Amino acid sequence: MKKPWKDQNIVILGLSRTGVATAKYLIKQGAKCLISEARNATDSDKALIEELNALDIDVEMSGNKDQTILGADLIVTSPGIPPDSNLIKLIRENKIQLISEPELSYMETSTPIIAVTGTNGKTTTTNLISKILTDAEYKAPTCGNIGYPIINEINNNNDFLVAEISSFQLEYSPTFKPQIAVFLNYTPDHVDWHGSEEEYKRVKTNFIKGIRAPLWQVLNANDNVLYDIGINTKSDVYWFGKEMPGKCCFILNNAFVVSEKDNVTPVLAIDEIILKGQHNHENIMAAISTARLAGISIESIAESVKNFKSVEHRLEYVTSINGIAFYNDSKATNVDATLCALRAFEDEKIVLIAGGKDKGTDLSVLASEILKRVNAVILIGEATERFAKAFEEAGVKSIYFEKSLDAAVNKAFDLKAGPVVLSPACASYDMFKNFEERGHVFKDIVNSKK
Ligand code: UMA
Repeated sequence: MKKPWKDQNIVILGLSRTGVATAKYLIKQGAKCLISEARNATDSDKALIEELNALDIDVEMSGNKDQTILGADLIVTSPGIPPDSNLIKLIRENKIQLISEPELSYMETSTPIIAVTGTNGKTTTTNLISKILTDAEYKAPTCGNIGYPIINEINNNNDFLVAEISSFQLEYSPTFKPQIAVFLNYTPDHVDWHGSEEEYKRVKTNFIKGIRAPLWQVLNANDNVLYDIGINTKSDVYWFGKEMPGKCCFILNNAFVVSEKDNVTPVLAIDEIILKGQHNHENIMAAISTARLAGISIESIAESVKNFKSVEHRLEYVTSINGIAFYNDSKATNVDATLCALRAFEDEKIVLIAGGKDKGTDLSVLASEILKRVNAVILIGEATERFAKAFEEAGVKSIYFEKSLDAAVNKAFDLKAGPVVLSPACASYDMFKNFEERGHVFKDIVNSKK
């Protein structure tokens, strides 16, 4: 449904990626746009505010003022603003229409949206689906929670929009209905933000239920919550994870296979993929299922999956030098993510480079996994002392200390004790600007040794 935006007073919450992209879109549609932001302007905001003002977009900094909010015809929020904030309460009490940027994008576009959600694996799956469709010569960019608002792409003559969708975005998306919903797994997450687990579950799953259910759904058959939804839905479900009646993708004799109209067809063998780890098998099955719904041939899917190298900084294969493979998992800024990386190496023990800005979380599970799966640990950064103590107590013997990432990589070369994985289980801020910079520096160091 197209909205006549002309002269509508739209208030956009947050001078953020979402806020800026939304305002730039709506101003072109003739709306009156104001971005309202709680924080004070930084030096880097100033140029942006000038640019927005030149486009006739007003910006209010240092507070979301009540009078601004109350004067709005419609409010578009950024996903980072929680529902229990005074700001959202004020909007709801005054019954002002409040939507998310994915909801706005959905209202405004006729391009089919493939929405990828779930607790883990969203980004990898979103990228892989986009790659398969793009390799098959469709225009199908990634967008959404991946870091690039959907609204940027709605008028770009795309064939599909492959959008990663978070629960924060769904919170403010009352009618959002993608063409294909891909739901990878359900585990309680962001419970504080949503207020309770029930509320998280309601928000996260409502968009695939009842009259809102999209025409097609790709669902994990091994997930109890999604299984219950899938067997009760009127949507056409493509299951993944195990053999199910109807269409499904599962693993049989070490190969990904699809079953359609009772014909089981191999897609590719597990040992043909570059992506590491069992968690990625699920992501691959979800992507294969989605691609089948989009009409892509088995041959083309197999070729794309074979060449998919994973997302940058997520267990990303960098290169091999003298038989030693190097992986960049700089995105692993917490213990859980590093555990996933360790478990991805089922058959070989690794050399782990870890440490950075310590988050103070419990290290006992990490320590016992390291004992089982690691030949040597090289520690860097502020977390060194606490990590070393926890690992030593668990019985880990080969622990080395280095002052820089460069020295850590050199040490790993000298040790020649298995694939080298940078998976810090820590934030990067003690030594780098962010995890991306840490990953790039790691890759540069490794590549310079070739
Ligand atoms: N603010 C107010 N008033 C308030 C509270 C906050 O004005 O009362 C302001 C904040 O100061 C901030 C803005 O509102 O400037 C909120 O911005 P945002 O955090 O939503 O930032 P964006 O840059 O628009 O990023 C968002 C997503 N951020 C979050 O969900 C927290 C990005 O996901 C997403 O990539 C981007 O939109 C584009 O769609 C990030 C994320 O961490 C990567 N997502 C979570 C996750 O993956 O776990 C859900």
